[in-house]
Amino acid sequence: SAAAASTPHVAFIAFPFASHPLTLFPIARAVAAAAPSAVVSFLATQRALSSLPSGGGDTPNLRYVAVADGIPTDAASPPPKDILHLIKLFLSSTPGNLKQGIAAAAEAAGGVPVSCISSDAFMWMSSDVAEELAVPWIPLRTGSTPAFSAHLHTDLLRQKFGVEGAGGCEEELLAFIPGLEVQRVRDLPEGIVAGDIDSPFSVLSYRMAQKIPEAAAVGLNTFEGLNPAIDASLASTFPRYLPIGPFHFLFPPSTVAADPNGCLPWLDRQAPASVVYVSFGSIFTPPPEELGELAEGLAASGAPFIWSLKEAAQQFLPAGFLARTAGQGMVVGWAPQREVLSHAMVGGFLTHSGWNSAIEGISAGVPMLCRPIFADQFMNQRSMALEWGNGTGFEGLAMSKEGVVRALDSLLKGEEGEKLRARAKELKEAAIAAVAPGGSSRDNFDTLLRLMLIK
Ligand code: U2F
Repeated sequence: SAAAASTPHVAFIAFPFASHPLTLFPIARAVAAAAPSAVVSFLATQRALSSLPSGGGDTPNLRYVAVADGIPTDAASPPPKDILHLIKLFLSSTPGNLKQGIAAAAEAAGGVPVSCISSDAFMWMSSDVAEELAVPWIPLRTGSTPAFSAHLHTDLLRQKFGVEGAGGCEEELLAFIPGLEVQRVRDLPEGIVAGDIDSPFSVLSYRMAQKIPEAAAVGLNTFEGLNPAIDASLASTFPRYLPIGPFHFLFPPSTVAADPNGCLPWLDRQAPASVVYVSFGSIFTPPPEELGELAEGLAASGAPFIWSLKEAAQQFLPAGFLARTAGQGMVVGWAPQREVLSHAMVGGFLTHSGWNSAIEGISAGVPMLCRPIFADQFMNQRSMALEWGNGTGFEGLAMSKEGVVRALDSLLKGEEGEKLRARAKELKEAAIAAVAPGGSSRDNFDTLLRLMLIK
């Protein structure tokens, strides 16, 4: 019908693992809310969809569409639990499952054809699907901006340093890439010049970098001013380089976050800026010995703490730790992280420095103590320590009992902590200003929205 033909239909395609769908989701909601007469579909595996908030009444034009996860259904053995295995199965069923999903989205919308595909930038093959339909592809970068720039310069980096580990050059600064002046070769995500360059993440990132120039626009979970040199350089390469973050500020949830472990009422009973919140993200956990050191360090520091630690990893805590520290802090399988970080009693964030955590720490104005583990996390820590001034790390990277005590003392009670906290507060103000009316992220979002709704 004429109505169906003229109605914009934006299909979001998530990378359906770890924190990625949850990072992308606020953008889909913000688009649906800003364009109530448009159709918005959110494509992910059933498993990923079930981890998202159930359909809110505030965006009735937003619909979930399940895509196949590639797990064989006829196999006698149970589905794999290992995330890398699941990622490989999923990727091997693209782009067919995505094309089916796009068709299903149109059908579910009463025949309104998809007119724009916006995907997690990792999902580079979405560009082929978009090309086949002759609709624009608008990737959204959910991970770190410095690492994004590094991925875009992969060929240059490999020319200079090879792919065998850059032996002898690990300390060299990446000063030849605008905005990466503080980064060393050794801080690069694995799979660029070192590590397995055939791993799924390395290949995804490489293909992403090759496809990005074909995009109608690129949206990023950052805000102008955080990495000015990267912004300037990428904006001159890509005419539609649009920092629109913090993503979660663009569409704040209308419901109160679930707090099954009672973190927020517990925080209410603490002293201002006295608590350290500890989390290493949704994928990896530090090795058991190091968890033991951290636990002993937390106990010895006396600092009140909330430690989000996956239930499966809690068995590695030292014997008696939970009983010994029951009056001091809490270990929980999950915490409402954003709300915890924004709570006035939280004075520091011990983090793996995943990008979402980094952005959430910035948004909450909390100084960070970093224990990077893999991927973009080393670069994120370098940015905090040497560029933004809102974070620091451990000497020698890994956590020891004494290292934890020293670092927490300095973060929560020392002069260094005060300096970091002052910078963290400035960054928070900048993040809030960016998404406020007239702010750069809000303006960039409006541009992105216009591009998405063109029919
Ligand atoms: C990968 O990061 P992760 O998913 O491991 O970590 P984050 O990017 O920091 O995202 C974790 C999210 O989970 C939330 C938290 C973040 O939004 O608020 N969360 C929570 O709400 N409650 C909890 O108890 C624990 C976590 C990768 F490892 C990183 O290197 C990348 O930067 C990142 C983005 O691509 O993906």
